[in-house]
Amino acid sequence: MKKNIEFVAANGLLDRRSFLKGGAITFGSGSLGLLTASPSSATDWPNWMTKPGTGLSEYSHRSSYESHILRKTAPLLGTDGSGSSRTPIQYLQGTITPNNLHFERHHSGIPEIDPEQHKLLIHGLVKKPLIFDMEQLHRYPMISKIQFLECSGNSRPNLSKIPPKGSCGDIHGMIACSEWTGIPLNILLDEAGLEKDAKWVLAEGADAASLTRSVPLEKAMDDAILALYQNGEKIYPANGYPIRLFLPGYEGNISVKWLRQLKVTQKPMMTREETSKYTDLMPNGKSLMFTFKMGIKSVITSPSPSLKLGPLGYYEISGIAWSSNGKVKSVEVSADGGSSWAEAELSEPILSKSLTRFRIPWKRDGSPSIIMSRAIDENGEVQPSRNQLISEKGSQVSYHNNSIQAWYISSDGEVENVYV
Ligand SMILES: Nc1nc2c(c(=O)[nH]1)N[C@H]1C(S)=C(S)[C@@H](COP(=O)(O)O)O[C@H]1N2
Ligand SMILES: [Mo]
Repeated sequence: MKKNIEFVAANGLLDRRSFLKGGAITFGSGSLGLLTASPSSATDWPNWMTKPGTGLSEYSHRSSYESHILRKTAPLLGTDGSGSSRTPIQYLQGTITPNNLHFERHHSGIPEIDPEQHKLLIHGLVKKPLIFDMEQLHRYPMISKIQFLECSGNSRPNLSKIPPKGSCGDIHGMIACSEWTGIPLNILLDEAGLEKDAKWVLAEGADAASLTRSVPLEKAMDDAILALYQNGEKIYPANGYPIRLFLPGYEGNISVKWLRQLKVTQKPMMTREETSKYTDLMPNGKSLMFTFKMGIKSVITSPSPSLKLGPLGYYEISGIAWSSNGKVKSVEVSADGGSSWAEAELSEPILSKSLTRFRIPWKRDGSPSIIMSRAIDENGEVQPSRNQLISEKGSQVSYHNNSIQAWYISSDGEVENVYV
C-alpha cells in the first residue's frame, strides 16, 4: 500500500525525505514512462559486450558521450588571456568541482611556470626573511580542506535591468569547491617570525598581471593555506600551479594564484584589486573598503535554464548552498514564487565554508511555476532577495551579489530566468 504523499508547501513541494522513505512515491509509470522489463532484456547483449574493450591508459578522460559538458568561456576582448570561464554547475552533482571544469579568472593569462625555477619569498616585517623552492615547501606539514572558491563578480549578470538569458553556469558558475591541500600559512609566518607591528600581508602572483592583494594578518594566521594540490592532483596551471594562496570564504580575487611573494606590512597596500576593482560602490558615491567575505548564498542548479523538463510528475529540485560564515544551516525552497517555503534536505557532508548540496522532491502538475531557494547559515544570516540587495547596496552594485535566484518553469517545461 502506498503511503499518503505529504505536501509541505504550495504547488507540489513534498516532504524532503519522501524520496528516501521507500514506497512513498513511485516514479515509474507516471512520470518516467518506464517500460516493463521482459526476460530477453537480460540477454540482449549490447555491441560493447561482444568483444574486449579498450586497454589501460596512463591518464583518464571522461566518456565521449559527456564531452558537450564544457565551461563557458568569456575572454576579455582586446587582451591576451584575460577574462573568465564558468563552471557548468547545471550539469554537476554532489559538491566537488572536477579540476577540468573549475571556473577560471585570469587578469593576464596563465603563466607557464617551471616548478624547479619557482620560488616563494616571505619578507617585510619579519625577523628572518625566507625564500623557499618548491621541493622545500613540499616537506612542510600539510592539511586538506574541502572549501569553496567564488569570484566576487559571480552572478553579476543578474544585476542587470533585464534578466539575462543563459544557463545557470553562465550566470552563477564562478563558484567551485575543491579539496585543497597545502601548508597552513601560519607555519611559515611563524618560522619567519612576525615583528610586533605586523598587521597585513601583501601577496603577489607570478603572472604578467602580477596580481597583488593585501591580506589581514588575522586571516593569514587563521585558516589561510598555501595550496599545492587540488582534489588530490597538483593544482592545475589555470588555478595557480605550482602554488596558490587560498583564503577560505573570502572573495576569489584574494586567493592569489602562482604565488611568488608575501610581504608582511603594517598597513594594507591599497592595490588596484582592492581600490578601483573589487570594491562595492554605495549609493552615496563612496566605496566600501574591503568586502572579503562572500555572503550566504544558494542556487537551484536543476531544474534550470537549458535543462528542459520532460513529462509531468515527480522531479528532484537540487542545488548548492554556501557561506563564508561557516556551515549552511538550512535551505528553503519555494515553488510558488516565494509565497510558501519548505525546508530542503541537506546532503552530507555539510562542511564549513564549503558547498552543501540540497534536494527536495517536487510534483510538477504543469501549471507555470516559479522556483527559488533561500539559504540560512549557522550565524543566522539569511540570503537576501534581489530587491533587498539592491535597496541596501544601490542599483550600481556589481560585486558580491548573493541574492535569491528565481527560475520560471512554463507548462511545457521550459525554464527561464526571472526577477520576482
Ligand atoms: N596571480 C593571480 N591570482 C589570481 C587572479 C589572477 O588573475 N592572477 N585572479 C583572481 C580572481 S579575480 C579569482 S576569482 C580567482 C580565480 O581562481 P581560479 O581561476 O582558480 O578559479 O583567482 C584570483 N587570483
Ligand atoms: Mo574574481
